[in-house]
Amino acid sequence: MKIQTALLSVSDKTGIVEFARELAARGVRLLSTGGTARLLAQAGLSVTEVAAHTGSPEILDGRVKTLHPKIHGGLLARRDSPEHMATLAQHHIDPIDLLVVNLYPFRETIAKPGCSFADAVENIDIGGPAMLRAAAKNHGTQEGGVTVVIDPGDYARVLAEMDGPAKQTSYALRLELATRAYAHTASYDGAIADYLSSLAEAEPGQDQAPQRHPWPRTLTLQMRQQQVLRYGENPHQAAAFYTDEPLGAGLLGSYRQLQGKELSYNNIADADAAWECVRSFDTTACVIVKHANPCGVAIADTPLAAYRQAFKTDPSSAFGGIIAFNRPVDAATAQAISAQFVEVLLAPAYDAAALAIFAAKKNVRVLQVPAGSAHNAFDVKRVGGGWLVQTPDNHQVAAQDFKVATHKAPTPQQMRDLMFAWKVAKYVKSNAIVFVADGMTVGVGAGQMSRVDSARIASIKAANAGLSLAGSAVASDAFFPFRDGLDVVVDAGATCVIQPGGSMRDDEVIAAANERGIAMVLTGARHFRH
Ligand code: 93A
Repeated sequence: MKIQTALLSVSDKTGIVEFARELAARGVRLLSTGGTARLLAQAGLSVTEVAAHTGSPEILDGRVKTLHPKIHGGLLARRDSPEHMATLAQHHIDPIDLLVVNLYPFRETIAKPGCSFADAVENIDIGGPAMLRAAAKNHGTQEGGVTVVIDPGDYARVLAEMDGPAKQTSYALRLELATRAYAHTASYDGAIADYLSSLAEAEPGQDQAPQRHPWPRTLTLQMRQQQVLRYGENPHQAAAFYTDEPLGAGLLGSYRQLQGKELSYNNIADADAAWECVRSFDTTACVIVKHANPCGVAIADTPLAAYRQAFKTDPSSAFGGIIAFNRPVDAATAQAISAQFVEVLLAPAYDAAALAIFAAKKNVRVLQVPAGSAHNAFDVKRVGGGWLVQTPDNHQVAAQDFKVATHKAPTPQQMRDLMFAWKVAKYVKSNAIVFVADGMTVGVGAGQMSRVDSARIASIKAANAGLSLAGSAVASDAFFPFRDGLDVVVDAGATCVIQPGGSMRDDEVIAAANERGIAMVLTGARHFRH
């Protein structure tokens, strides 16, 4: 069944004139609504306005344009049902074979600061979703059915199939597009429900921007499958990776895999931990992660130097690690990395020579993640029967916000190391203790139930790696509840400490720092990570 009649009604008019011209060139009759029809006519195309086609004018300021049996009958009649087709003929209804619709921009409208209630409501599309759902329902059979397009990115595919040997769209494409149409209308209605449920109890004034609660009573997540994974955290668990849209640059979900084995569930989780940490640095940095914790982080003049320093922190943990850079990886760095067993590599770019070196190591998963500053709107954590939702931990403290709590103030070099240690500690699971010297981690204690144990582990690990902690800087992701943790890090060689403060025993801890003759700064904010 060739496409004979198309209905075009779009808010996002990207590419619509070109698409309509191609359709017209293939003998397709064009029906269209007000604004879209005007645009097509201006481009010299012959187009029939829906109002003329139905004999019913657009009414109620456009609220009713396409809600008419001539439209919905044309979209919904089963092409393989003689009764349906006879009914169309009886009522002088033409079948509509192709529907091109995208909806009033509801999300974009409510995202505008000061958007009034009236504006939001007027941007709830009714006729568009009705047509999309009708056309998608009638995507038909192998013999034929209605093709529904919501995304200008699909115009070329439809034309390509119309030009194929069958001269019509395939069932596979119609089914795929129908599925997408339903996902789209579901998420569209979800956004409306989320918006309405975020409004304060008081009846909103039509022309005012209503009070909106930051957490709506319903929260609709639209997740798109990026990939089915071989298994989950363990081989007896099934798993898949979903992304949500829009996927901003800088987020792991926008990765491109350049080579290597398929990513596993744990690879993705660890890659995210490494990537989030490395992209938090403005200067050239390298982060090595094992089991979601950084086991080596360094900043340096070149990626190679940063890698070498990061690796030194804990060479045994770095074995089979995930390595991330915030700068393009060059051949020298690639050569150095090749000497170790690495699971996943991440960087915003790779030199051709670097890629050639990795090509010899077929299993290494090389990911390119576009640099960018996008962040997730919120974090979620699954608990039995529910979800915990929070804004991401984007808190940044500037050096001028730090409060020196001790008699001794850190030197500029100590301050630089404290800032670096504080940044790293945010990405280490709690309780986190991070020793730093000259822009590299020299001991990381992670994920312990007691802070003093984290401190001990960090110093043991430094000793194992043959690193000296004398004169080091230390970050603690949350306050020291007692002086014991502080004593452990000073015993190990630390001469300055950064921590949030805020403990009941801050006085005791500050007195201990003075007694031990070290400098201590308080950030006033903590970075628990569980
Ligand atoms: O106001 S509506 O909910 N009522 C309708 O009957 C209707 N039909 C199409 N909105 C309706 N549309 C929408 O108009 C489409 O979904 C599309 O977003 C928009 C295109 O309008 P125009 O062609 O006038 O720019």
